[in-house]
Amino acid sequence: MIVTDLDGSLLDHHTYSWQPAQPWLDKIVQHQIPLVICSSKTASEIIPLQQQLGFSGAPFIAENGALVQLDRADGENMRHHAGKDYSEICHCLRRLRQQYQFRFSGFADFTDQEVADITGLTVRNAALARRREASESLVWRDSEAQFAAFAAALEQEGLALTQGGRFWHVMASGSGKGAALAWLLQAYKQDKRFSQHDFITIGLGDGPNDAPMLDSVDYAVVIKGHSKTPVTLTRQDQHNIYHTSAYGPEGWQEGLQHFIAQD
Ligand code: 2M8
Ligand code: MG
Ligand code: MG
Repeated sequence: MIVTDLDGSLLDHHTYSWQPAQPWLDKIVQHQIPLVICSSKTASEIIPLQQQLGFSGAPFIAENGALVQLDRADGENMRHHAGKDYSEICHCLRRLRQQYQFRFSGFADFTDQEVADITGLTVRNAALARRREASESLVWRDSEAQFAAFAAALEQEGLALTQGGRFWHVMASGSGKGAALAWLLQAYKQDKRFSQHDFITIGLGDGPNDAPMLDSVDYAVVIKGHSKTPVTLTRQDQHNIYHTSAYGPEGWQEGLQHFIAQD
């Protein structure tokens, strides 16, 4: 099973193109290898992307693990949600901002056009990125000391922060890409279609938010990224970790090439 981040990994950080990875995507489809998207993106962004990539209906992890969607044998999709919904998170953020005078801007404060300007997404795709269900993406505009106070205040509220390529993401404590993947794999084991399989997992990601996922897969590909914060893994098995020399989708295919023997 391939578990992959999107932005800065399968998709180029600036253009959102996956073109250099296309030959590998074709092979993955051909060999029927499950590909699980594990992203900060919303379900509204991921579902059309899955269609374009040729993985319609596959299970995915959205909003940094705050939302997991499974495909079920009966054709019904099943969603697992981290416990705090978007309106609750935004309400709490507004309250903390008033109380402590924190300076930050979240996707709820931005227009579609502003999100497009910051990210390079089209306005239409920026609107899909703003359809959040279980996490908020924000730009921090205050001091480091205030940031520490913000993190502590969030913790008190049962919320946690994780860092993507451009934004900080706020979601329920205890959620994250690693916890979501563990939940998804557990659900797979209980599904009679897959219970016979013992999946070998390869994870690919470029950001600090990918670390918990990269720590929990069998083989980890750390894709060279644009974030100033390094991706710090806690696992010690260095031979199962590969750091790419290329960015984005070039790095993605470089990582798969490293771990998967070609036919
Ligand atoms: C946000 O996610 C990326 C992931 O690394 C980031 O933090 O930079 C999300 O808001 C996502 O929904 C959006 O599509 C993406 C656009 O770059 O930014
Ligand atoms: Mg990324
Ligand atoms: Mg991501």
